[in-house]
Amino acid sequence: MNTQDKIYRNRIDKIADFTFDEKVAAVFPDMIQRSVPGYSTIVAMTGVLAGRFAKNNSNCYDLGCSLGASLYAMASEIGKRGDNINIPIIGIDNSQAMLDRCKTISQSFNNISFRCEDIEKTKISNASVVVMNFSLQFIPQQLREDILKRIYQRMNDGGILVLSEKIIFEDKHLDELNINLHHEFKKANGYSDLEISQKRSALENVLIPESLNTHEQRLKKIGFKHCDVWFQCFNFASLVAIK
Ligand code: GEK
Repeated sequence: MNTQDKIYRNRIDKIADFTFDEKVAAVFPDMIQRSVPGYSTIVAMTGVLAGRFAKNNSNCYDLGCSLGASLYAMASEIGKRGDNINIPIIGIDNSQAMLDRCKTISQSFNNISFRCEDIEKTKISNASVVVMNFSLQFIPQQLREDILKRIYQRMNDGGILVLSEKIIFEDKHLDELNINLHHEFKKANGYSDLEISQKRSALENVLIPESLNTHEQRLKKIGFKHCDVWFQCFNFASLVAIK
């Protein structure tokens, strides 16, 4: 059973920047499910996309894998294919607290492995599928283009990048509307106004969202041949970019 996220339930005098520590890892499935509209769909469809794009004798990566939800979705969809040969699925995260909780779950899939590394420094190779579900937004903006460039260079032709992010809208009216709708979504999932506002403060300097236009322009500039949004709910979206 998922432990309920109560991290911001009581008033906190001085709110520290959000980190992916043991406290967060312990409640993460509940936290992300109640905070990110469409999370289950994005995870499930990441599996479906991997099932289609993962090539035999190539690697699949999930950069910022947290507890490995997308890795398991990928492994099951690839496993259903029947013709799958030698497709290692590698989860990268720099939170040891998250990865410690992955170990027992991962034992049911022998092609899944984990590495505790920074996305900025991790080495990827021979990749047919790269997933970044809500992790690029935590990386300093000035590093994002170089990181995506490096990923692109290490992907095979025809490979896919799945990039899911919280987004901002260039139209100020729509931006405010979607921020409010996201807060309504969180309230509908049982978070109080205090929890929503304290979490927002904790994330303020840590999660820096960009517009869909910024993401799409950058992916095209790097060289991805095809790029589009395949999912959006309020200020959360997921793109596919194909090399
Ligand atoms: C899911 N994809 O369940 N290097 C490595 N990992 C990082 C870095 C970095 N520089 N920065 C952040 N992370 C997951 C959800 S959560 C999204 C991803 C969220 C890791 C961080 O430790 C955390 O586990 C993950 O990226 C972001 O589908 O909580 O909003």
